[in-house]
Amino acid sequence: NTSGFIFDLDGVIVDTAKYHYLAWKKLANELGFEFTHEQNELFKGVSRKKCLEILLDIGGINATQEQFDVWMVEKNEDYLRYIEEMDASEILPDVPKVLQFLKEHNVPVALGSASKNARPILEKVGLLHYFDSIVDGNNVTKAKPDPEVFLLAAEKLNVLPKNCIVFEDAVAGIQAANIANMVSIGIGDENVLSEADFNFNDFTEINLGFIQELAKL
Ligand code: B16
Ligand code: MG
Repeated sequence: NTSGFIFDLDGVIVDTAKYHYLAWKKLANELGFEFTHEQNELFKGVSRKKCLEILLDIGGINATQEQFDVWMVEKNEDYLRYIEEMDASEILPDVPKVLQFLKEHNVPVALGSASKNARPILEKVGLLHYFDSIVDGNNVTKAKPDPEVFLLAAEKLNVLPKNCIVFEDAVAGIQAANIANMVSIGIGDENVLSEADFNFNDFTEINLGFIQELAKL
């Protein structure tokens, strides 16, 4: 009856969305159009490929497969440059407090992210050692709201889906957790994440008593 905790990366553990935004904006500008913060909202939790499809749609650009692939690589190289200097100061408030508590109580913890850069980011900010398993854009083929990423994480943790708790900042991620029959916790605007089982603006609002209850400790 042990429980497992699954964390999304971007928007839950760190705010890498601002770096994704800079890289996409640079590409858009090179292609001759603007890319706004509001449009960037559509990119949260969405795979790199899907993001580029949306971006080209915004710019009204038709690309050959070859050009598409070049832009995918370019965006990622720019993104990697932006995150090069990331350190622990970029961890969102009180995230380590929760991870530390789970570690102390031997509760299995996994990452469930769409990013292919998840592992180096966790390494840079010094949180990698908290994770028993990393499931990310390199391991899955179906994007959220498909539950694949979270089901695979549960399997790797050897915990039943119904005993898993998922922290997510994207609507598609909350839907994926719900479809997987897991407890979904929305981090961010509760009006946006209204399908979540529980809502918090950030981890400063989550007390360890609540985590203890969820973990059935
Ligand atoms: P990459 P998450 C997602 O991370 C981001 O929210 C999304 O904006 C990004 O396009 C996606 O990762 C893929 O990232 O280009 O690094 O593979 O929220 O699922 O942790
Ligand atoms: Mg996210």
